[in-house]
Amino acid sequence: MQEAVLNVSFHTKACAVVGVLSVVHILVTLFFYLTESVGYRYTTYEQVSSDFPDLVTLESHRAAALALISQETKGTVEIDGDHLFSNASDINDYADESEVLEPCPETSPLLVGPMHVDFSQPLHFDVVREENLLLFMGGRYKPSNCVALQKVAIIIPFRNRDEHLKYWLHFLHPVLQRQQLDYGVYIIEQDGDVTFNRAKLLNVGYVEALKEYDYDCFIFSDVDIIPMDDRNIYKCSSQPRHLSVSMDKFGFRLPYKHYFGGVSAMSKQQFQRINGFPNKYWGWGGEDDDIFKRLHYRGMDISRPSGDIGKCRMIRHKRDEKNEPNPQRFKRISHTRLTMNTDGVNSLNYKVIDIKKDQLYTKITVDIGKP
Ligand code: UDH
Ligand code: MN
Repeated sequence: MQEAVLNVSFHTKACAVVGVLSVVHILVTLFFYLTESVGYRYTTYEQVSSDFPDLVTLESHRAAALALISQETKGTVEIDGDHLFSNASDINDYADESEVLEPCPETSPLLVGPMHVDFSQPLHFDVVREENLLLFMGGRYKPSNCVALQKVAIIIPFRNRDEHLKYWLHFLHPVLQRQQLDYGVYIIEQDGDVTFNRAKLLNVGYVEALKEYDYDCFIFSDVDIIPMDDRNIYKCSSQPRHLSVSMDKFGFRLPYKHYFGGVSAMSKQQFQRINGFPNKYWGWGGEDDDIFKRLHYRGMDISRPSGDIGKCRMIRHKRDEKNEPNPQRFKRISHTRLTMNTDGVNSLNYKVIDIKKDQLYTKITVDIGKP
């Protein structure tokens, strides 16, 4: 009888000890689990990649692209009759390395200054694609070794200007990369053959680009204007910026003090403050002066590079059909102060007909109605 009692009390004690040990074990495991997942585990890119050797990174995309270049591989896929290089991939498929990279320097060390620009060599789109194997699908790029200071959407109003677009892409992609920008190129193509409307297409570009990525700066550029110096940075500043300040066709001077045509840069905030651009300028002329007046009425100044750095060339061309000078432009400009409140990005309507992702650009074809 006595022995039985002793046995029971030994069992009870043993069970209690095992129970306590289990609880301690669970607590210790929980502690390590929580501190591991809550704390910042990585401070350098090397640490991340050593733990996750299979992580798909911008670096590995670039290595693959460079390997392709050295092998001179021409892997192409055909989409709607266009040859696209199959190695251009979607930028969103890549791991975001921004947490482990330093911001890019204020002035890029890659700039070369004055550049030789001429349009005498014939050019083919496929050649420009081969020059630009480091691009992501849709004409997207970001530096691989630092975080770009701005996310820039380049908006180009377009119809039937492939001849000029080839040169623009050939000259500008390398420049924008040397400027260390996180950028995307958007070609906004007016569908149909009614009168051209540059400013409305630019509004469409602003809205459509923002649907894709959190851009904070917008460059509005004619398709036929090429900068002659890469220190003319395609970036926004505290004031709206006019970039094409000394064009060959105007004898490398501003044609008039308030000229704001050609190439300009505006942050999202600056663009919103003026309600975007007017939608009602059909045909050539006036819309750039309307935009200048909008900025002026909202108390903004225009910033510009020096005449030297701001030199650029416009590819010579004839006036396009369906873009005749707009006879209404003078009357419209005289009413900007009133019309800017109701005619702009707040009244914009259009229909997207097609979105085409090329390695070199994203082309958005739109029906913007008629005059
Ligand atoms: N654009 C097109 N397609 C068109 C019309 C205009 O893509 O049919 C775009 C293109 O981006 C162009 C921009 O709108 O660069 C501005 O149009 P533009 O180049 O015709 O304007 P610009 O002031 O031309 O250069 C003035 C008429 C040229 C007359 C020249 C006579 N020597
Ligand atoms: Mn032109």
